[in-house]
Amino acid sequence: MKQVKVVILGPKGAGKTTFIKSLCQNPLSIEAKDGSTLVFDYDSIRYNGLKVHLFSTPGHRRYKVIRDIVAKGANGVIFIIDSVRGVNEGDLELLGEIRRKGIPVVVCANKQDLEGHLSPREVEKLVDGLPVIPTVAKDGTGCREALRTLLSLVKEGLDRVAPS
Ligand SMILES: Nc1nc2c(ncn2[C@@H]2O[C@H](COP(=O)(O)OP(=O)(O)OP(=O)(O)O)[C@@H](O)[C@H]2O)c(=O)[nH]1
Ligand SMILES: [Mg+2]
Repeated sequence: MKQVKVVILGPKGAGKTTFIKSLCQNPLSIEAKDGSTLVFDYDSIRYNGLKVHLFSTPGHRRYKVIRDIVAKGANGVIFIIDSVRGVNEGDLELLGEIRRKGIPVVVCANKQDLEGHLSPREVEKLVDGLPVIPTVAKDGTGCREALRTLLSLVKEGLDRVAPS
């Protein structure tokens, strides 16, 4: 079975841990007392003949070194943003880096349940046309769709490299 590494990136508090918990009941989580991620959340699922290893990362800038280690070798990235806060320069830089490496990425415009959120369309403009899926990670809305969209992009790449 083909193994795929999916990494969930994005700013602090955007909903990365909540996202992975909506897909996997009981991921391994290494977090601080306040619930912020220190190292990662991890679980694996099977999807369409793939074994998908899901890692979320710490969003806090202080843990950038850890984030980079966890993200190494990703086949695809889910980038979660808080749709009320939008994106900052650091987020755009990181997205640019991922794009330059040619790693497929899907952006989740999360927290669509909160008042004053940016629409998926507005988020799409901010992230320069990357695929954007509206999500409410808190109740799981859109999370499977985001993963499905990413895995179809990842699978295209895998099939190109090694047709099966
Ligand atoms: N209203 C609302 N709250 C959400 C949603 N997703 C996550 N949250 C809340 O946002 C807060 C932060 O969520 P986390 O999943 O811990 O965020 P994170 O990105 O893992 O944060 P770090 O690990 O610190 O980088 C928690 O209180 C969640 O319950 C959502 O879709 N809607
Ligand atoms: Mg977290």
